[in-house]
Amino acid sequence: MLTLFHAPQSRSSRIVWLLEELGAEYRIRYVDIPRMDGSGRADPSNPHPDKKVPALAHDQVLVTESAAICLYLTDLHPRVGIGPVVGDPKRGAYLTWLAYYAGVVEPVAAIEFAELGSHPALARTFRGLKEMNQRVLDALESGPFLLGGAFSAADVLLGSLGHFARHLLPAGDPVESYLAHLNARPALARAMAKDARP
Ligand SMILES: N[C@@H](CCC(=O)N[C@@H](CS)C(=O)NCC(=O)O)C(=O)O
Repeated sequence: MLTLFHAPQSRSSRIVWLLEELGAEYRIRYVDIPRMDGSGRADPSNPHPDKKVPALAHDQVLVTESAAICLYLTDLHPRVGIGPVVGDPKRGAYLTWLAYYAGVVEPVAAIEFAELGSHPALARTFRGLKEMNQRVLDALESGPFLLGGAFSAADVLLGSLGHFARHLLPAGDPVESYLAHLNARPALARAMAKDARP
């Protein structure tokens, strides 16, 4: 059994979306988290070592970090075809986008959000918003998805950035039509309907 530890309108919302895309059998455990507006608190019932979301429990296995959860879940549901498996020529690009999202996109977004400006150490490690945006544009050039013709869990990650910080992605097309494509997915509508405490 898959259990998602979830707080509405947070980074775990994208995992609800992914679980819906996969047609997975899962249950949601709603947990509280401290919010930017000062509401909420760390929830003792959350198994995440930092009391964050998302956290995924699969029987006795705990997986944290959105990108790791994406890979774990698509590997668990290979026949759905939204996470290229070992041996698929798209596997390398898939792993690259998952790791690039976690290792570059999110830090760059946080640096922008916190208005930290530029610093040689940050640029050397992450480059910056300009380079990140160019990577997105280059990938979408042969789109409509990050991996080309087929939707994948990498699109769930980047699409979720579009949901909470559209201004950090390039304005206009192709990103605009990419996000419109993603927003039209029935699994996203189902996930949004569940993205609240019942
Ligand atoms: N790198 C983590 C980030 C998780 C994260 O920062 N989650 C936020 C919600 S959007 C959280 O749980 N914050 C609670 C806290 O800071 O205590 C991931 O992608 O899974």
